[in-house]
Amino acid sequence: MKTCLSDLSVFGGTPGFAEQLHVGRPNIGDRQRLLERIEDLLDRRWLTNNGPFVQEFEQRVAEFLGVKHCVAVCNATVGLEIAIRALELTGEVIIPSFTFIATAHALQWQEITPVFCDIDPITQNIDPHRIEELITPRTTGIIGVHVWGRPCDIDSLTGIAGGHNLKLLFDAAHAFGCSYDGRMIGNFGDAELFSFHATKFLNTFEGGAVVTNDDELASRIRLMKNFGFAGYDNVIYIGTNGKMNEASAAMGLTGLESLEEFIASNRRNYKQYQHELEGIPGAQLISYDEREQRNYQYIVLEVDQDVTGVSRDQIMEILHAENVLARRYFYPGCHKMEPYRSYFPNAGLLLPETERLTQRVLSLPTGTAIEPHQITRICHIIRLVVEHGPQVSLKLQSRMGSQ
Ligand code: T4K
Repeated sequence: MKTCLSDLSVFGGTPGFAEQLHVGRPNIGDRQRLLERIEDLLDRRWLTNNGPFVQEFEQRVAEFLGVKHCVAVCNATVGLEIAIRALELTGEVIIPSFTFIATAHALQWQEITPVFCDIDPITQNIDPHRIEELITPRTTGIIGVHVWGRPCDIDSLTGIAGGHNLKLLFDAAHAFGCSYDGRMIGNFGDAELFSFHATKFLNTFEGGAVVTNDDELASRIRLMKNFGFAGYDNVIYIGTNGKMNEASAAMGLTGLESLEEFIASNRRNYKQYQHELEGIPGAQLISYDEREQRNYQYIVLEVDQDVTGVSRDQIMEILHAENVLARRYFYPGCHKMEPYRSYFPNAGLLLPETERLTQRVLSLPTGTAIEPHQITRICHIIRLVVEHGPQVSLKLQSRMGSQ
């Protein structure tokens, strides 16, 4: 354990970890089961195009969520693009800027303008009170994002969308296995989108799913993800190639069998971080509502520099030097990335909470690849740094000055 500042790697000590610790190490599940499934699909010589594993995966996901339709796709970004088209969104769509860039790009890619809305600083999700002022005659929809798997204020968003005749889509990339008012995420809005990217707690290598209770929308999305084919030689919609392949579905089916274990391990990690970071002034973990189902996929620390005396970026620099690759999701906010920062150079004026939060949050390593003793050491480093916050900050600045 490091006991004084000179033990920190950034000030000349040896790194706390010999190997890099990542935030998003994939959960693998039962390797033997996965390999058996891969053997099966090779024996069958059916690798993609709505194969048996994809069909089974869609059915299992729909059952798990209690939703009528699940359409598996090659990744959540393409799934989002397809859902946006299938819902016939045009003009402007209101989204939070505090999200992964894919939410904005999926719109802009189709020449729909993402209109950035500020977040509620407590929930870190789109603030329903800020939406109506952004609605114009060109607005056709709202995309809420359940950031960190903590659902948006779905009731308010549903009310606003209904009142203005807008479509409502949820980017639920983080929220597989989470619930809202006792109902699984996947059942709300016109449709919801999950990501099963390698870094998500359930992964299909790359992959995602569009889920909906709307029969007509589901069949349109199903056609659109397969070039619009409604049978051999018969294309009835514009479409793309959004299909999930069989190896991905094999991984997804295998992961689903270990889902409880993944959630338990994420929850254990979260509880340990919570316990070991407790009482550090100015450094607070986000909270998860224990009355609802949560996947505890993200361990997010919020740093208030006014209290700690050391900034989030300085803490990140120190952790990186220790080989802890903490990430500042979603810095600097979509509105400060291209092409949006060129299109809307003053967007930040309407996004004070987003701008504040993007300076404060830090995602820490978790998942089945992280050991309890590693969490203990990560927390110990954070505590050491924050307890000497102003001194650390000065030392880092003087080191910068002398370089
Ligand atoms: N909407 C939201 C709200 C999202 O958060 C995302 C994706 C999407 C939509 C779009 O979903 P997809 O189209 O991807 O299905 C990562 C993921 O690539 C991205 O899927 C995710 N959100 C985002 C929050 O995180 P990066 O740029 O941080 O990825 P990268 O390569 O830096 O990996 C993160 C960490 O995980 C690194 O420390 C390395 C480690 N890692 C990564 C991979 C791929 C591994 O250990 N093994 C691996 O195989 O975006």
